Amino acid sequence: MLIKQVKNSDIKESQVTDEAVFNNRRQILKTMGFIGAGSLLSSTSSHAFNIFGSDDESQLFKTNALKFTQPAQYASSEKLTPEQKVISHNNFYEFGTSKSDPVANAQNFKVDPWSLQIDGLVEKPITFNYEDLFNKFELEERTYRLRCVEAWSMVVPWIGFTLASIIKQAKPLSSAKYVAFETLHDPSQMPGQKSRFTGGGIDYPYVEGLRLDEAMHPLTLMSVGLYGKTLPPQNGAPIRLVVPWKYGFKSIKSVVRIRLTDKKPPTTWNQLARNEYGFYANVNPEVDHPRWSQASERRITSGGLLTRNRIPTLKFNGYEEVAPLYAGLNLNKHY
Ligand SMILES: Nc1nc2c(c(=O)[nH]1)N[C@H]1C(S)=C(S)[C@@H](COP(=O)(O)O)O[C@H]1N2
Ligand SMILES: [Mo]
Repeated sequence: MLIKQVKNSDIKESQVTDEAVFNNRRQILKTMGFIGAGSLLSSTSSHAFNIFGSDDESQLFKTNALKFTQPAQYASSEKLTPEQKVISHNNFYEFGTSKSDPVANAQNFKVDPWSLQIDGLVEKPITFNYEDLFNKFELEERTYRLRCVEAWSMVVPWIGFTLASIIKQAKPLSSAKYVAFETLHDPSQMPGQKSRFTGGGIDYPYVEGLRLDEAMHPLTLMSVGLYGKTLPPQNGAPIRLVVPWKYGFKSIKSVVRIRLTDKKPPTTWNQLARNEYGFYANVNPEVDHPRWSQASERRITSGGLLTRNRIPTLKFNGYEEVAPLYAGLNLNKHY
């Protein structure tokens, strides 16, 4: 099991490292030449690294520092993927299909006002506004591995709260068996939604789904931040799902609706290619993608993006505590 109890002394050490990263981020970015030598303002602009040649930080989406707890259970002894990479190597087809498109096209994305609706087979439908996302639940930091189906992976310090805490507030009816998620549909802001060509052939809005017991699992997170701050748009601001034992495409971004249902909901990548992407999409080194092996992955760390850093892929991405959810299920068939 890879999420291990971290000894107190270990935590202190990793916190020192984390703090150094948080506090010196702008300094580090400057050193790397990504931002100009302006004053270190207190308000942060998280995409200050500037891969487009402009020093003008006012062009960049503003993120805010968050208050959160750091449960030792969800700390990690693994090396974090540097923030600069987490926020610049993204899959978010609504903003374009290349890894660098989201950071380039999403900086003016409007996240406030926002509306997240929880409805369907519940006793108490709820609508959260932007402030609610940060005030209704206690925020905690959880460092999870993120394993993309394309066989690269990262280690990300997310901030958020469990999906279970939302679902419990809405009081699911006993007929609810699945949870369906939907991303914002707004072609005026999301260029990928304007045509099949720019959006990678996806029929928008992007939709995802989980079985209710998967949704209620304590590892399943609704994330509103990373690296100490609110999410930048390219990572799914203002709120996205994070299911660490499943391939990254399940972790749907910029969610506007969570609907409880009695039927297995359609999911975007399964609709696009059902023989390549299943509903479950549990990380599994024993079940290859029809076009490539899933036995290993390229871990994105502090080296250049092309650095060879192959590591074996772990079943359920190392989160073996979820195995009982799939007892008796043939994981080769239900990929
Ligand atoms: N709405 C939406 N959600 C999405 C995607 C997308 O294209 N649109 N891409 C998915 C994929 S394939 C991955 S690997 C993760 C990437 O999350 P990150 O960019 O924060 O690392 O987001 C997932 N969520
Ligand atoms: Mo992915």
